Amino acid sequence: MKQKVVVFSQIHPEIQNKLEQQYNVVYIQPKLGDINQQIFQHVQDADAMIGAGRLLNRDNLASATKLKIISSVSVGYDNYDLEYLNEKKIYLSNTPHVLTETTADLAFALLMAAARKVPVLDQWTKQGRWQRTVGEAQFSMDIFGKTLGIIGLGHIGAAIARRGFYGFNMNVLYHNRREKLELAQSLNAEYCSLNELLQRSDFVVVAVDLNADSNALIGAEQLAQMQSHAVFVNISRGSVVDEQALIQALKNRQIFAAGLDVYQQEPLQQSELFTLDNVVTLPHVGSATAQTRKRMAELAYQNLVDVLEGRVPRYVVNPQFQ
Ligand code: 8YV
Repeated sequence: MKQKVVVFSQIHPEIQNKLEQQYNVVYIQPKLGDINQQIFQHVQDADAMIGAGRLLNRDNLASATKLKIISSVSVGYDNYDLEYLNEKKIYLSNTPHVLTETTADLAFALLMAAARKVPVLDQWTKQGRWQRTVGEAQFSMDIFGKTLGIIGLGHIGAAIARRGFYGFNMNVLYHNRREKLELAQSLNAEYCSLNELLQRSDFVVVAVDLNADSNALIGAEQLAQMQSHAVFVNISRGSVVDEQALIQALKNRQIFAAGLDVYQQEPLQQSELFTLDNVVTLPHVGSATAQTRKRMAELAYQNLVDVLEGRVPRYVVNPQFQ
């Protein structure tokens, strides 16, 4: 009898086909009603789950009797109850590295778009308002040679730092739970406290994992440390930043602009952020290129197959209980 796999979000069609050839596949579909009820129902006799972007915890997984792995098509795994998975000896795997450069590209796209007012000036031009040589109202911020502060020097943070240092001759500062001397040396990056980074940086980019230390890391007090010409970029998780405090800082022109790819509530369909001309808002597209999402799905598929065939997957988040 074929093993059962629950697919809980959209995944690449080629991977869907491969799963359907090997396993009994069930899809969680929003159009069929309550997602948690569907998960609770289908996970009861499932051997594996694959997908991303859904909260999986001791409530909606409680009916699982033989679940062996949750293969996440993501690098972040803050939406999974790791303590419960460990209790139940359920593997959690993820897809790091394949999305690093794509996500770093997006971070820099947000940094540049916010600094140079790209969305606002694009609309201004398209509305036919360019009637003479631009003036101060259209001026924006230089990037080349400025100071880039990276909060979270993980793989993605380091890739962003490389873009700043090698591509834009930027002076790189970083704050991290621990210093990364060798990596920092290769980037000529200087470790400093969070407050010092916020005070000295022309561009602040948040690239941390969401965990107990980084939750609500950036609030009104931290934003008040930033310079009025500074740009704030968040490509980590929305919960790292107090969104209301950021809105106030933007409304009060405490900072020049912000570029956001993540939010406290996602999808974000209504927000005061949408009324502001000094914030660029993207819909969590850090890794969202066709090539990268396919590579992530391939990696997640392999992690799942490994466990269902009795092997330890390459990218296990919780190997300790095995
Ligand atoms: C995922 C991400 O696509 O990998 C991550 O952690 O944030 C994105 O690449 C997203 O998590 C899917 O919801």
